[in-house]
Amino acid sequence: MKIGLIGLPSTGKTTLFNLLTNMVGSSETAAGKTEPHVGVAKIPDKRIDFLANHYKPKKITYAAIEVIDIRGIEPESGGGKEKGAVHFLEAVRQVDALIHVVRVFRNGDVIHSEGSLDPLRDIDAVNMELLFADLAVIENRLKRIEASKKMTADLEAERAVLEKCRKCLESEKLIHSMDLTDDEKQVLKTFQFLTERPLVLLLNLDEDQFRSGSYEKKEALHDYAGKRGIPLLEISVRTEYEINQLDGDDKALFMEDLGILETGISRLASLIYDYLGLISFLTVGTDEVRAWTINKATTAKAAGGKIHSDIERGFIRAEIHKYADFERLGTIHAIKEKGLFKIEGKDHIIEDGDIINFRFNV
Ligand SMILES: Nc1nc2c(ncn2[C@@H]2O[C@H](COP(=O)(O)OP(=O)(O)O)[C@@H](O)[C@H]2O)c(=O)[nH]1
Ligand SMILES: [Mg+2]
Repeated sequence: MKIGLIGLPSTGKTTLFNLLTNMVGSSETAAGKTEPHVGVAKIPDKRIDFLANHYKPKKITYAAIEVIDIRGIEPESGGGKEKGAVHFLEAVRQVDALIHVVRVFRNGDVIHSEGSLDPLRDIDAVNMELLFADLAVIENRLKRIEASKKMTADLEAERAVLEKCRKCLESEKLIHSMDLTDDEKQVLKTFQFLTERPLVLLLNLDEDQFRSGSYEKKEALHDYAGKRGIPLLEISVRTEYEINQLDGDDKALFMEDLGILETGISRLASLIYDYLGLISFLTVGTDEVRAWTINKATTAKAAGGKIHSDIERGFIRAEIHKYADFERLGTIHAIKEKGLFKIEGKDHIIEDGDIINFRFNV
């Protein structure tokens, strides 16, 4: 899975990227360059820590999200004519979800690209950029459909959906927020609309704002997100980045002092998993303890395919116990005694935290 970080200049995207991917020191490219930065964020998972402690495996593998620091948004350029904007739009098309980093932090040393602090205006500016790009695509396509000599039923259906999307965008709503049928979604697939991407707003607070839990226009921002069904997360990115550079003991101390119960990446990851309908299953052993990411409602057979196509092809059965039971009871033996060790067939639906051993034959 790939997530893209977007936002106006100097809102904290690269700091967040470095925090998520554990990069030390920023490696910003020179001004004007627009290539996105790519890295991998390891998703913290207490279950993996617990299981690794038990099995002492040679290898521990956490679930991971690919993160892309997408630069080059130019709200003024409109319609994506400039090179930077084209790069930006192309990069956005390649991700599964977007995190819009919004500056709420006050810091006189960092110049605000719009001259003043106004998170709502900034959110709108970025949304508009995405929205106009989609509108341009829609209008182009509608023109071509209207110019076509034969109006087939397929074209008619396409026209109807596009008109619907145009209305939505013209009322400044994102396509993601529309109620569409599966057929309609299918029609839209080829267009890869930017505003169809799931979007999370990340309000980047300064340390004082984070501590006190209050900042200007807080209510208005929560209102805005709530009305549009956009998830919103409050993180002090730089503070967490700085804490993350510390050693274990100091880290825990500072986190406690700031009232950070869960790190930003943990909160961000669970939010994205929820939002995109993702869960994890786990595999254990003395070789490797590992988390695997799947969609909700994945069958045992398909989950096996996530590990290796041979497992899916030669699937016999899945032996499953729940992580929560293992944490509580401590041994497989105890789990079996309580009848909590299950043998399941290919159509069994996997749940979050299932520890699975696949039996297969190829
Ligand atoms: N005070 C404060 N400054 C921040 C915070 N996050 C980022 N900055 C500063 O803002 C500037 C721009 O950050 P950067 O991550 O490069 O922003 P980008 O242009 O969006 O990639 C840097 O000087 C950061 O140190 C924050 O949470 N609080
Ligand atoms: Mg940057």
